[in-house]
Amino acid sequence: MSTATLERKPLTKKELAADHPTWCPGCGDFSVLALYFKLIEKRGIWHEKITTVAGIGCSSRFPYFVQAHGAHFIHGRALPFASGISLSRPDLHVCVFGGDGDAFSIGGNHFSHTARKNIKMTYVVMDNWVYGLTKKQTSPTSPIGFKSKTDAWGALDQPINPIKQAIAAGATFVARTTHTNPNHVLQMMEAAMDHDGFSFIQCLSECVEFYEGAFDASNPRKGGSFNLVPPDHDVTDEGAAYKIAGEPFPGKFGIIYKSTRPTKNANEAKINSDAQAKMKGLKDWQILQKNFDRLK
Ligand SMILES: Cc1ncc(C[n+]2csc(CCOP(=O)(O)OP(=O)(O)O)c2C)c(N)n1
Ligand code: SF4
Ligand SMILES: [Mg+2]
Repeated sequence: MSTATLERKPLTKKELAADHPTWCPGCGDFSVLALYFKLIEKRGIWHEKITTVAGIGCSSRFPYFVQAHGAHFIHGRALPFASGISLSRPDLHVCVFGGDGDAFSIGGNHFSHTARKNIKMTYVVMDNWVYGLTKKQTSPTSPIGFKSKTDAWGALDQPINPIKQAIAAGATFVARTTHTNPNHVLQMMEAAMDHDGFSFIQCLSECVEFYEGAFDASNPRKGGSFNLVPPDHDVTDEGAAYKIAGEPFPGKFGIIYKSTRPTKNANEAKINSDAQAKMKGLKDWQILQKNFDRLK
């Protein structure tokens, strides 16, 4: 057989699309999914080279709708699960999707630790400022005054700022986008995928059922304004990044912070190769066994 016949064509959206998404008509999550397909198609990534992980929530239903390896895991626990995949399979693109509740409430601790460990993966939080799946509770990003089933008189608590939190925790790529600007979402996803480390994207994604109009002020089609991070912003300047992150809504969109630091993947790989060199000929599990034996 010639090499030409063996060549595989890039996957098409049709081949990538699995079950019909069960989101409400008009939900912002549809556009994020469509752009993920576009990303895989554009980059010519095979099914077996990408893995899509999520926790629980409307947004976290994401992996069901992608015809590739992935997991719909436990609420708030997508990141530790994805960390295991990333550290054991460096050949895979690990992409994690989820909601604001999943990421910053129940999964808040995992968010900080995955960021500080700089584990290679892309984490897209589809932030709708509400718990959608469980039908309108206050989320960690809901603004003060938001009326929900848990705050009938309006939310009282200061919302978290995902961008500031990501930078403070040690994320090495931090970006902000919105589902109403597809080209920008794709651009951010591509840049995140190219980053060697923990890349985090806050993607505003409207819940038309329980928080309609939340992001109108960022949508020029609804009279709002979509402003990019200024081209002269130094993405490596943490102070400048905080300043941008602290701007009132709708703020700025784009890559806000980026830095270079060894990944846990690289650090662990070095420990492994050093150990292998010392214990030549032994398999990984035999080296591990020797370590266990030493502890006896
Ligand atoms: C351990 C655990 N606690 C609570 C729940 C209930 N629960 C499921 S999804 C969810 C919040 C979803 O909100 P978010 O992560 O913002 O996703 P969205 O539905 O808005 O996309 C909650 C509280 C659960 N499934 N498991
Ligand atoms: S409830 Fe909201 S977040 Fe969930 S699918 Fe419907 S519109 Fe989307
Ligand atoms: Mg949500």
